[in-house]
Amino acid sequence: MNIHQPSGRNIKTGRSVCPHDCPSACALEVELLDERTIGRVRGAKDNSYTRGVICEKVARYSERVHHPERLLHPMKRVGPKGAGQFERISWDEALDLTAAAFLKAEAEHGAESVWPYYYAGTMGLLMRDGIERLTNVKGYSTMYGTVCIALSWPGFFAGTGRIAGVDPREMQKSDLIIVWGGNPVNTQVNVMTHVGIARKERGAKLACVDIYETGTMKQADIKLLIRPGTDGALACGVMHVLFRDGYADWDYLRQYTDDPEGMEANLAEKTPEWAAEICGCPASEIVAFAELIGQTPRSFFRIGYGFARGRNGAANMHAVSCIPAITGAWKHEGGGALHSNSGIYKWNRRLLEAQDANRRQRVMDQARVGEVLCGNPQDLRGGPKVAAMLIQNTNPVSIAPDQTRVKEGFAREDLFVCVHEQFITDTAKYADVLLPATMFLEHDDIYQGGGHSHILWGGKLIEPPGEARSNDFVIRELARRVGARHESFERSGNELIDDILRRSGRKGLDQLEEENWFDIQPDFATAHFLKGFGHADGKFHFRADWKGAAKAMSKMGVLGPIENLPAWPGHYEAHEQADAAYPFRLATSPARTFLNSTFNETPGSRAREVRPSLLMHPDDLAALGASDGARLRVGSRRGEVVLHAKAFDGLRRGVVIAEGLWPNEAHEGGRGINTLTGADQPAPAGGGAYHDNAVWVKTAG
Ligand SMILES: Nc1nc2c(c(=O)[nH]1)N[C@H]1C(S)=C(S)[C@@H](COP(=O)(O)OP(=O)(O)OC[C@H]3O[C@@H](n4cnc5c(=O)[nH]c(N)nc54)[C@H](O)[C@@H]3O)O[C@H]1N2
Ligand SMILES: Nc1nc2c(c(=O)[nH]1)N[C@H]1C(S)=C(S)[C@@H](COP(=O)(O)OP(=O)(O)OC[C@H]3O[C@@H](n4cnc5c(=O)[nH]c(N)nc54)[C@H](O)[C@@H]3O)O[C@H]1N2
Ligand code: SF4
Ligand SMILES: [Mo]
Repeated sequence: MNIHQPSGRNIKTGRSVCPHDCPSACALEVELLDERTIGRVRGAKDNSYTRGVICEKVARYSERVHHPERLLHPMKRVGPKGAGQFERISWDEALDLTAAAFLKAEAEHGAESVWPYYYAGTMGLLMRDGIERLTNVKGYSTMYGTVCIALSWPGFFAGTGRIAGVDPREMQKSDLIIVWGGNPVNTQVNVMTHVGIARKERGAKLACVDIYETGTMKQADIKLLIRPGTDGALACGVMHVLFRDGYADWDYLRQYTDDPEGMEANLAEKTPEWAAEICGCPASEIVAFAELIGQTPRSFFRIGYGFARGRNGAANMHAVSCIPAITGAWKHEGGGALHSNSGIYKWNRRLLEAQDANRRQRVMDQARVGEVLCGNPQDLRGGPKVAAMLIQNTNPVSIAPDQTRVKEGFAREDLFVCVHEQFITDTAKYADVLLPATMFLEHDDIYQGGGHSHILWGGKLIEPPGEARSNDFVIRELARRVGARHESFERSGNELIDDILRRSGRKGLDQLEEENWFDIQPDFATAHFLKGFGHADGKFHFRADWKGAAKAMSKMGVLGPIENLPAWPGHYEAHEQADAAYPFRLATSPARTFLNSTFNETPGSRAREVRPSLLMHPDDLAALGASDGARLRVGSRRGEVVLHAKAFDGLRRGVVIAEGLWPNEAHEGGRGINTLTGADQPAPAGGGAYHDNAVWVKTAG
């Protein structure tokens, strides 16, 4: 345990890491009131990325750890599926029931009828990914995690050939920071810390591209409010000006890019006027934005996930990532781009995931969980129906697209579901067996920062409440009961952590515990791609090889209508178009004090977010004959939900925003926001098109 007692105060503090699915992975200091109780949580001042700043929801984490509704005991279902009626049982009974169901499924339908399903509710390498040991050793079906990254990563990879970029701390040395399609004020507050330093010390400017006036855009000097799904057009309009007005760095282009002449020709007709027509912001603003980029060598593109959550998201991501390659911003300190640094870690997961035991089992698309469970043959990929599941760190009945189908699937009487959770979530309500899980302060794990460059240690600081047990415990106990044997089950959790560190060429766990974190930031030339980009030819690719990107990024290879994806950046019209029947465009953006479906149970967050709402332009509201606070019905091709109107003039007419994932029951009829979103697989590799919805809006009286 890593605990110290700061001088002059009587409260012990422990060091930890925020485990949630956020690129910041903040280094934390946690007040320890006694062996079971925490006080305040703060950001570590001595971590050069966190710099003492964390978001409000984690600062009041005591609300979540000590929440009266935490799951404390194993339970089994006694009511209908989805009703959430359970009775308490012992751990042994719960594990025996689960193991028996898995063995039965295997005997009747083969091992691939068992589908362990997990995601990033915790980002700890052991607790999140350790489930793969059971999957691989038993030959169960595996999952391709598409909901978050499957659109943006292939888009970024298509250009750079690597999911990595410039050290985010270099933003402090930038003169222009462009936050494109992300909202760090809500989603990773530390970006704003580094932006703040650049503004204070260098007078740097902040630009923001979004579809509504977010907290981030409110702080920006340059605001580009565009129509949803039109980032490719805006990027092309900008790049047209860069070539036309002499801002293209031809020496850089010739050395570092695949086909600059081809790119210039591709952009010839994509004038600012053409772009303005599509994205809705005036050509003069596009020209001014391009000139600023052209005149500012130290331009840092902080590229978010949000704008890629559409059916044309991968193409738009690629288009945006092309901009710094035209000006050569990559050459300069404080210049270039960062989308995610996940590609720098290069873990060797052989033991932690028992990868040597993998026998190329069936892989199924996480986002298609509804179709998989409903038995869609294409999604089952020629294999058996799914008869049993173990779910850890994810809440698909809330977060997965096309919720109606997801619920239909989980309601199947012949499906056995074991959910390991901290709360009775929307998914937990469908469990046959429900197991209580520890929180990060109650177990050991290591974490990596997707938006920076640290590997961090989060050791156990307090005792778990009730009978809560860790994911690692559950995997081992199930493995034993279903006869899974592998050397990884002979090693303790911390031995597996030590193994993955050393096997990946890092110092071991003892050293990590002592240092709290390792900063593995690649050197300047590597991070800025000055030794070449990640593709075999070392070049940045203006002409995207979508098949290659899908192959590199996707466990299922190409998904979706890849033949339609244009190789050159442009405006790829694959997103849902508003029309007479569905006249509005809806994005379901993250709420500041929820994190996906997490924190929607804490009183502080619920009070701030108030209720499931729809941000709508006052003129659009007036046209409906409605006003602020009105009950609205909102419908897409997938289904219908009820939301309360919030008049908001920081968006274009015709665009509506629903922030946050409320528990389904907070909505009328229990129909959560993902009732509206679609699970069709966008090209080139699938993914959650959460912000790409054509909808109608009507008053509900
Ligand atoms: N409408 C809409 N839907 C979205 C999005 C959107 O923008 N709009 N965003 C999408 C994105 S980007 C993502 S990544 C997904 C996220 O979807 P999820 O990964 O499902 O969401 P989380 O809320 O982060 O985590 C899920 C659960 O993990 C549990 N958990 C946390 N730690 C542990 C642990 O140690 N053990 C166990 N057993 N459980 C644990 C939490 O209690 C929580 O209920 O949602 C997607 N869904
Ligand atoms: N508070 C909080 N923090 C979070 C999360 C959360 O739910 N709440 N989720 C976490 C997770 S899992 C992830 S992946 C990250 C995601 O964090 P971000 O990278 O910030 O991505 P999103 O939040 O999905 O969307 C960011 C912005 O993109 C905008 N957007 C939507 N469509 C378009 C478009 O077509 N063009 C443009 N330019 N913008 C568009 C949205 O309105 C939103 O403001 O955040 C993490 N952090
Ligand atoms: S949710 Fe993100 S910003 Fe908040 S403490 Fe965790 S890592 Fe930091
Ligand atoms: Mo995500």
